[in-house]
Amino acid sequence: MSAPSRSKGIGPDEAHEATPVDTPAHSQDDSSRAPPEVSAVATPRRCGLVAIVGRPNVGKSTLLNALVGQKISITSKKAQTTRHRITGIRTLGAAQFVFVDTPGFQDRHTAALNRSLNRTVKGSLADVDAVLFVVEAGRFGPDDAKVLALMPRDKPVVLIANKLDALARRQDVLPWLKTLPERHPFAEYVPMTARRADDIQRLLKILEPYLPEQEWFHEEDALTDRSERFLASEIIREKLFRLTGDELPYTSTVVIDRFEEGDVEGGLRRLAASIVVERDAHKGMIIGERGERLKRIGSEARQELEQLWDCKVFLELWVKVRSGWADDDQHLRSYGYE
Ligand SMILES: Nc1nc2c(ncn2[C@@H]2O[C@H](COP(=O)(O)OP(=O)(O)OP(=O)(O)O)[C@@H](O)[C@H]2O)c(=O)[nH]1
Ligand SMILES: [Mg+2]
Repeated sequence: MSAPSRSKGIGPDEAHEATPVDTPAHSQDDSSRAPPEVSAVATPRRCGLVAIVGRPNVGKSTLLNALVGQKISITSKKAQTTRHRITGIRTLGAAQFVFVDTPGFQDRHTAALNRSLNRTVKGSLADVDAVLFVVEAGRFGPDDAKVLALMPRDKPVVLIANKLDALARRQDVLPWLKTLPERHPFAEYVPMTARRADDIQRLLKILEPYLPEQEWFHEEDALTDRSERFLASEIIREKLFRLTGDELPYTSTVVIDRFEEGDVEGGLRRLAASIVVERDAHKGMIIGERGERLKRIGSEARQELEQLWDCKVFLELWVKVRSGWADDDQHLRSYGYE
């Protein structure tokens, strides 16, 4: 196993040529799988925590989902979509990666929600073995610098220059990358596109040597440490984010009121959830004319849940007004914020 410094990371001096053709998201590289245990020298198991941090909307959750190979964390065009620490697990050969998605560092919410979200980011950095610091390729602004200031000095921080596909002039990347070492002694520099399967495989190979040799934390087929109930509330929140106007999502959250646990294979799972908003006017905006918008949020969430659980889902969706929920620590805790 090569030492981290000898991994296939891309230094700021090396040009990156992204492969022009996308491969299916689920194509897996089996070349790193451990051989059957016939030889005396077995590959030692590795396992480690890798936090994904960065300012809002740089593609952290998209990256997590691609690294895990399944959607665990919700994404949207809007900044500040993620509100929780979410773990995604990928086991490849002898290596188990435990990725931790985090909220983009916040300043847009109310004071109490901000504090809670920023605590989540900082807390996620405490026990990690490596950090993926995500920025948009070609851009490093004051809001990126604010997050970079939180990076631990004693742990490998890998610079991910994401959304390379969206960059108009690729030739600008190299000179830009060369300005980054003065900002932080990054362990690796990886320009990439989170949506591109090849780039994801390459990143997994770059990261593997950073995982300490130790027993796995989770089962081989584990994907996340979050419950089905939590994933359900997040999927509803994603549809809410995607189907409503700009301001609304920041003042709303989703709570699951009723949830049938257990084996539902081939059956029907019933759940009831409430979208909690701060004002009556917001309630009207979510419900929409003749209830159309709420119906659409419910129906898109239901379809995704049916796919996820491979069973029929009956989703009852309500809208409730709780003024000041995001300003009240007690309310925040009862809604699952740390
Ligand atoms: N073009 C392009 N878009 C991307 C890429 N990765 C993510 N995106 C898009 O960027 C937007 C934000 O992605 P998210 O994954 O939600 O970003 P995030 O950093 O988790 O955002 P917060 O949770 O709000 O902090 C979405 O519209 C994604 O589809 C990429 O590699 N290329
Ligand atoms: Mg996110």
